[in-house]
Amino acid sequence: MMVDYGLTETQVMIRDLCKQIAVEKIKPVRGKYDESGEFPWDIIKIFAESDLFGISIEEQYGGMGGGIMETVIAVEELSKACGGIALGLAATGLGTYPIILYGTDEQKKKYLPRIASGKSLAAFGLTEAEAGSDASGIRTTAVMDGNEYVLNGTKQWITNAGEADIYTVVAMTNKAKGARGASAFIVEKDTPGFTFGKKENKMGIRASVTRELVFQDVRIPKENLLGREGIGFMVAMKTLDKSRPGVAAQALGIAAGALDEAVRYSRERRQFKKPICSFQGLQFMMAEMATEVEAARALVYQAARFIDSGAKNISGISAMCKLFASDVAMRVTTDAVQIMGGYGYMKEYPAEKMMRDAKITQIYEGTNQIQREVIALNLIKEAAANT
Ligand code: COS
Repeated sequence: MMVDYGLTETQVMIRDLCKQIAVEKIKPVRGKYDESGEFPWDIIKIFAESDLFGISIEEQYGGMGGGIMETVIAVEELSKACGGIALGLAATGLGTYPIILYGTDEQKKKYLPRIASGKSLAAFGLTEAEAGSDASGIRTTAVMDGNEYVLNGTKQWITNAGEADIYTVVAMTNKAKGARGASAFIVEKDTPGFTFGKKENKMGIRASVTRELVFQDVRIPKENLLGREGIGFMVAMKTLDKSRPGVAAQALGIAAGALDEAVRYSRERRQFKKPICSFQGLQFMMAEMATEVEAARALVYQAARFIDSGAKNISGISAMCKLFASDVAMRVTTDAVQIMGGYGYMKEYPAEKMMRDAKITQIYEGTNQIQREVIALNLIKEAAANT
């Protein structure tokens, strides 16, 4: 069953290109990277040669000029094969949004062409050991000294850390003001005093790299401030509003990939002298899985299109699609393992990896409890505005 979502020619082209990369290049190596936890530079190079890093970057800065919808289609298709490898691309998008949203023409000219061409990966540094869900509790500081800001502090669990060249980082310029005292900066990899913590050993998405960003008297030119002082928390929130559909797409892809594996397996595996797909117990499970995957796809695509339309209040729908698709991914991958039984539990088959990869989509870029909070707050705000 292939639902027609009325994709444009460009969107179909992106989907087919990513599907080909997923099947021909990623599937054969996903197990190896999951096992070793190495960063998949060979596949990242293929993404770069295929211009995937430029999808959502404006044409005048070397990109394709697409939006969230084009990004979502690419991330979904790549994640069908491996959510971890696809994350190198999606996390670069996350690190780039602050520049797209708040960069001056000069900052965009300097950084976006490097990202669009795939020469440099990007990363986003918000989370700290004591500031996860409570993002405005960050302690990293940026103090003005002459023409420079001096950064001190440590960011935790940063995707693409160490491999990326360009980092967008949120730090406090005025601690006393709380959320209104944060500012966002661009920090380049080779800046003196900027180092990385050890590589984290993760349950899933093991082909992606997660490390600390450590700032010790890191001096960056004042020109690297994004927007103005005091709007760093808003930069972070608006960035997450744009990037959460990417997590939703990653979850959707993982779920769709797991469903495919389960259906294929159920046709091949024979028990009681019949293929196991002929048993209604499994048919009902697969029917539920397929329905949930399609519902997630419809919501993710619609959210992406709504955001691309220039709509103002996107926080709620962005949180909804991330919440829904990631919960679907967890259920569907768990059921895929169940349908495949003992084989599903073995590393020779990809289902157990998909289940491990799915889990993080309920956690990062805001836990699903935080998404519910965002959705509810918007609901209440809207109701208040309408009375
Ligand atoms: N867009 C624009 N502005 C926003 C916003 C958004 N999506 N969300 C909040 N703001 C503004 C608020 O309007 C408020 O502005 P004023 O100070 O002018 O009133 C300010 O930001 C503070 O907002 P709020 O009081 O709601 O902040 P809280 O500290 O209560 O935090 C949540 C709100 C929990 C929603 C936020 O901290 C969050 O999203 N946490 C999860 C972070 C996350 O996703 N981390 C993952 C790491 S990044 S991979």
